[in-house]
Amino acid sequence: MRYSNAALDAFASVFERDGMVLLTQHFQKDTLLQWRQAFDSILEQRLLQGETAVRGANRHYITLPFAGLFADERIFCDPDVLAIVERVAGDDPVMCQLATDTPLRGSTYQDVHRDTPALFDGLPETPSFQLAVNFPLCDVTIDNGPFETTLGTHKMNAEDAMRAYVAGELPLHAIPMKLGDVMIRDVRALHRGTPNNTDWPRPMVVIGYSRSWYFRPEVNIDVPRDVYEGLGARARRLLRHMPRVDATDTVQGGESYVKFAY
Ligand SMILES: O=C(O)CCC(=O)C(=O)O
Repeated sequence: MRYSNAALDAFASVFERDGMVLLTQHFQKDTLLQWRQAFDSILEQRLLQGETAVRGANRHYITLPFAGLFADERIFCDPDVLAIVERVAGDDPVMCQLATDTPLRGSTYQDVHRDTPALFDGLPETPSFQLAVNFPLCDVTIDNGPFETTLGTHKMNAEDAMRAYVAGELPLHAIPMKLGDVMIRDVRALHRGTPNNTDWPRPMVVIGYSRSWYFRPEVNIDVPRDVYEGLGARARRLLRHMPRVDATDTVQGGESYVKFAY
């Protein structure tokens, strides 16, 4: 662990207030550069085959294969990240998503949105139940499409939050990130993707963690049996509800989130 209990408590408090928290320089850059190299060929192949989920002009959502270097427990079982996830979304969470969002040149501003509706209609102030852990595979600058988010809207009624945003009462904050930085966020916060004005793709990995009892049918991770067998106890526990599959190349079209966006 890199952080003390007191520091993790402090991160959790920031998360509760803002709906997000940033851990700077947390993941190893050389690991992420290897991910980047592997991702670049996946991106090229998927673009050629037209097998991405389009999330706006020149903006692609791509599921990563849970195999090889992407099935890395140092990343998805990171003890500091999980300690914060557990503080805000309860013990024994599940991991349900491993994917990427990549704006390319020609991408545009997304409409401001949330990634999931409230758990109960009319009771938006519930504790967190669905988190995204995001980390980029490059530096994210003002030029290449920084994630923009409002702060503190994750527990607001969706209509109230949107009204306040439209009235100019809720500023959007661009979140520049360095390779190695990690953002943990509640997907209910109002946010949007912004244009990438460079020639270099800006891949942002998203790992989804849910409260122990929460099931999201729109996402899943196909876990090859041989990969599963090689994982430690914590990793297996996180993936307990994910389908086990025989082949490692079953990703294409396997996840309904590719056809789905809130
Ligand atoms: O990639 C980003 O910066 C944001 C993407 C996003 O919010 C979405 O596609 O739902």
